[in-house]
Amino acid sequence: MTDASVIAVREGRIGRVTLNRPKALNALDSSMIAAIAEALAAWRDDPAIEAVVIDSASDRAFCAGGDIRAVRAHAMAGETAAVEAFFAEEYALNATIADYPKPYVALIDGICMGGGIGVSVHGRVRVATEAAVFAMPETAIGMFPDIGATYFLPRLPGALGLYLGLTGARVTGADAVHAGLATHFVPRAALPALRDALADVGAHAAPLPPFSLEPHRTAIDRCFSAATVPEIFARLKAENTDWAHATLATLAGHSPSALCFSLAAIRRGAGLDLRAALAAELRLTRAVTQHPDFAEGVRAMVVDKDRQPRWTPPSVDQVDPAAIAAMLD
Ligand code: QUE
Repeated sequence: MTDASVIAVREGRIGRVTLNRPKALNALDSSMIAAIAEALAAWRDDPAIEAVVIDSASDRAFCAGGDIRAVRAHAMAGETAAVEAFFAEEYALNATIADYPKPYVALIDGICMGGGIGVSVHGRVRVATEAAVFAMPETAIGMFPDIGATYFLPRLPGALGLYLGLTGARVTGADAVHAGLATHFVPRAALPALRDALADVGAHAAPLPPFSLEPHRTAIDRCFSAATVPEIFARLKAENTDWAHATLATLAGHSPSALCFSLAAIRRGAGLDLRAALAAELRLTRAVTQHPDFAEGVRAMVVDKDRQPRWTPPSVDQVDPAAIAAMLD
């Protein structure tokens, strides 16, 4: 609670957690995860606290994800216990939020990706502003959609979850409400009043703009319901629309292996409860962080930022299905 990168304070009947590591877009490191968990534990059985709010001190980001840079360094140094500890603590926090006995309200304004979705989507109320940007971009770094995403993505309408989880598509706050990731669309300008009152979120809601993916919903369901990644590519090619070409170009830049193990993980999560999905994700992180695409993807996208990852193997047709199946054992 004393960690400056997480500010946890009581404001009347509200416990407020503010993410405050703006230079890293509030990427969650293990001390931040511990600080959030500590605050939630302290407020859980405190009768003076009626609800918990999580927000950000940055106007650019709610939270860009987990501190994947540190995970990569541990993985490259062979420090597998440190890698495992990071994900175990992060996923335990996701489960704590899902089971929290008091209203847990996330105010999402700015970037909310990966681990940021993990500390918001499992809460009861997820407020998204017009400046919110949601994405599950893990396949771009050789990872898979984790933090419980293998549980919640397959529960989104149609094949939307597979679309979002494989492409890493960025969607607006309004789109996040349409998709079911967020619960309320509230203008950024109304957040201070909402924060102060926290009485009736609905009273601050604005009319919901249309869903930008609506024109593509049937194509998404047609393409992303395919059984394999090469078949998703084939169906997108057959669509032959601007949207399908753009989606193919996005997927073509992502780790072919990550697309394959992510598809398998999301499909498997459809049949698991949140706890079991998080446990399966934790097991999968062991194999994924040993795969060369993880270190290379984080290097290209987060460390060197050259955005030119060299994937192994370089194309989806060369990914060995047996090797992917072994990773999910
Ligand atoms: C895909 C991702 C992540 C990403 C970039 C991607 C991700 C993540 C970060 C990130 C951002 C800022 C930081 C940091 C990490 O970037 O999960 O340490 O300061 O956490 O293309 O999945």
